[in-house]
Amino acid sequence: MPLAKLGWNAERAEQFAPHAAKGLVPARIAVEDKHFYRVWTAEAELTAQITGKLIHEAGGQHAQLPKVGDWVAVKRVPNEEKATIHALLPRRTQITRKTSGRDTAAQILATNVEIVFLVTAADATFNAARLERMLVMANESGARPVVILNKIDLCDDLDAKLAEATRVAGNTLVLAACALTGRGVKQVAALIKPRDTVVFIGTSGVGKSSLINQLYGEDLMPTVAVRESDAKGRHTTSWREMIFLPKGGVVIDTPGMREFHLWDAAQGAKETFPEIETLSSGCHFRDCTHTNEKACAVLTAVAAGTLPRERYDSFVKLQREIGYLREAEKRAGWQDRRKSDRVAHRIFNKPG
Ligand SMILES: Nc1nc2c(ncn2[C@@H]2O[C@H](COP(=O)(O)OP(=O)(O)OP(=O)(O)O)[C@@H](O)[C@H]2O)c(=O)[nH]1
Ligand SMILES: [Mg+2]
Ligand SMILES: [Zn+2]
Repeated sequence: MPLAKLGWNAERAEQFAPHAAKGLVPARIAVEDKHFYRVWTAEAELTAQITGKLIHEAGGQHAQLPKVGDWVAVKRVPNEEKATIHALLPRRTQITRKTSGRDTAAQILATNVEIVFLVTAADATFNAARLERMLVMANESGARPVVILNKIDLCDDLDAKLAEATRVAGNTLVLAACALTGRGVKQVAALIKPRDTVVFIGTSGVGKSSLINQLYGEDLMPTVAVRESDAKGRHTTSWREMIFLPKGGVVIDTPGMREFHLWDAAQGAKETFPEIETLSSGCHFRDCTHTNEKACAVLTAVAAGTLPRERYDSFVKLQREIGYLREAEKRAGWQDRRKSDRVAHRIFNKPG
């Protein structure tokens, strides 16, 4: 597998030069499990582990450890299908979300991707607010977001759902698809250039793996058989994984997410609500929250009907959520650091 097919280019080669000088070889993280990585080099697919030194250098910050999509510098273990990971190359893009539950440490879903496909189902589970939050996350990432409205066969008001998704998506492209029949999959495939990496994101059961199987042309990823009110025995994707498309292009499948939290999403919110960002330059106060201030251009636009009330409401809701998460982050930060320090310490000071 030539590295270029994996997305390797001149810029990365330049970043890699100091590592090459040390006799390390470039590899890309294809799978991240709790205890090991699978990486691809130009020659082989290897099981890899990070060195204690790299863990130490990360300083307990999970974001600085390798994630699926990352380029790393590895040393091969002689005569074995194994390698050690010595360094992480700078990321061009990264998709980050909050982990669910009380742990608010950043979770990186994928790195170095060109397109984020935000998959949502057009059936009764369709939720415009969730799509909006996914868009915030995608706009933060540096990659191009594209919305896929899947399962259009299970929807009898496609025009209304499409209109709703398009309203939320703003300037972002919205595609309709049916992964069962393959309808719309050609349009998805057409967006993926041979050296691109793309990732599929969305809640569990929306059809991410099914769409990837269609792109690939045969069943590759196990898919979920969704059963009402019974989640047992589902073939749900349980880890992030990279695959190659026969025509070129790398695809990352991710496990479904039940919730979307935000990671420093303020910038993303601006891009999701560009009209509010524009209006706010007309507000009297520079730090106007557009909720109860005098001479607020945003509130004036709502009152005048030039800014739809529902857009304004979702904007305010998102701002509140961002504020809440910032607080939670501050509280959790210290504890998380200590926990990771302990893990790093244990690995680094292993006896023998
Ligand atoms: N009717 C219909 N069913 C679909 C469509 N796409 C996927 N499905 C079905 O929906 C179920 C879930 O599909 P998956 O592809 O496993 O969903 P996923 O998003 O990968 O789910 P997780 O791996 O849990 O995140 C499977 O039974 C698919 O056959 C579609 O367009 N129409
Ligand atoms: Mg899946
Ligand atoms: Zn204002």
